[in-house]
Amino acid sequence: MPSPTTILAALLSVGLLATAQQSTDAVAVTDNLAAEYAAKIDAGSIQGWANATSAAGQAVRFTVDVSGLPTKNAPFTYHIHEFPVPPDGNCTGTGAHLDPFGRTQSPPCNVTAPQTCQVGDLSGKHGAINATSAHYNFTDSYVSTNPSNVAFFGNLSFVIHDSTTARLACANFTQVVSSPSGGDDSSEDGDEDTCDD
Ligand SMILES: *[C@@H]1O[C@H](CO)[C@@H](O)[C@H](O)[C@H]1NC(C)=O
Ligand SMILES: *[C@@H]1O[C@H](CO)[C@@H](O)[C@H](O)[C@H]1NC(C)=O
Ligand SMILES: *[C@@H]1O[C@H](CO)[C@@H](O)[C@H](O)[C@H]1NC(C)=O
Ligand SMILES: *[C@@H]1O[C@H](CO)[C@@H](O)[C@H](O)[C@H]1NC(C)=O
Ligand SMILES: *[C@@H]1O[C@H](CO)[C@@H](O)[C@H](O)[C@H]1NC(C)=O
Ligand SMILES: *[C@@H]1O[C@H](CO)[C@@H](O)[C@H](O)[C@H]1NC(C)=O
Ligand SMILES: *[C@@H]1O[C@H](CO)[C@@H](O)[C@H](O)[C@H]1NC(C)=O
Ligand SMILES: [Cu+2]
Repeated sequence: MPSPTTILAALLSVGLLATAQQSTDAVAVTDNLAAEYAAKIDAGSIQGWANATSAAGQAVRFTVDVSGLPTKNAPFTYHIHEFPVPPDGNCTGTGAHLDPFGRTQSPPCNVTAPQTCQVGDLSGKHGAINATSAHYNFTDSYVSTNPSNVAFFGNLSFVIHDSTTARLACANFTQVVSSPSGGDDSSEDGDEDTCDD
């Protein structure tokens, strides 16, 4: 019967080997298209946008504008998840984080070495939300607006969690296509809350 210490040492070395094999740094993206995506956050009191814009060959600039977060269980993390939101809106269906390099969630993202973080771990790289609202702008060099890049997020989703990891809100990114005439044909009617869970 091996001693508990021996078993622990064996488990640790297997774990370290596994980590070393699957942990690959994210590749800085250089092939972005000129594109704009917007995710409309609409989950009861939690309202806002997570918008992402890139110029050709430039890193993606995010504008995260969210309000109505709860007064408990901060900080709130936010990520790009690996699947879109299912038609029924159940955030569980968005799966895990966008992680094309197989880094997994552990250890936590090191904010000073963003290439070592999961591509989809936006709050790990750019800061979680500690308040009931936020207006964050940041640029991320590891997500892509090019569908041929493994870090493409244009058909995925934006998810906000609380400190218990519960999923408070989720939204699909959809491409914003500017009209060739230059006219802004956005139509805004009175909003109604459609989802209260
Ligand atoms: C996000 O994009 C949508 C769609 O273009 C726009 O209506 C909204 O004002 C934008 N919000 C922010 C905070 O940029
Ligand atoms: C999100 O996008 C997917 C794929 O286009 C679609 O099937 C789904 O209905 C959308 N979810 C919501 C809540 O609109
Ligand atoms: C959402 O999906 C998960 C996993 O399929 C399920 O356990 C949960 O009950 C669903 N939530 C709602 C509100 O339907
Ligand atoms: C985080 O990354 C920095 C820069 O590479 C490094 O100096 C530091 O040791 C890292 N911290 C941890 C906890 O890995
Ligand atoms: C949010 O709080 C965490 C600790 O809970 C802190 O490390 C972080 O700097 C805070 N972020 C902001 C934007 O204040
Ligand atoms: C973030 O970007 C938006 C759109 O470009 C701008 O209107 C807003 O003033 C910026 N906010 C901050 C805090 O820089
Ligand atoms: C998103 O689009 C990319 C490029 O077309 C594709 O490879 C990927 O499978 C799609 N992801 C999902 C979840 O549909
Ligand atoms: Cu998440």
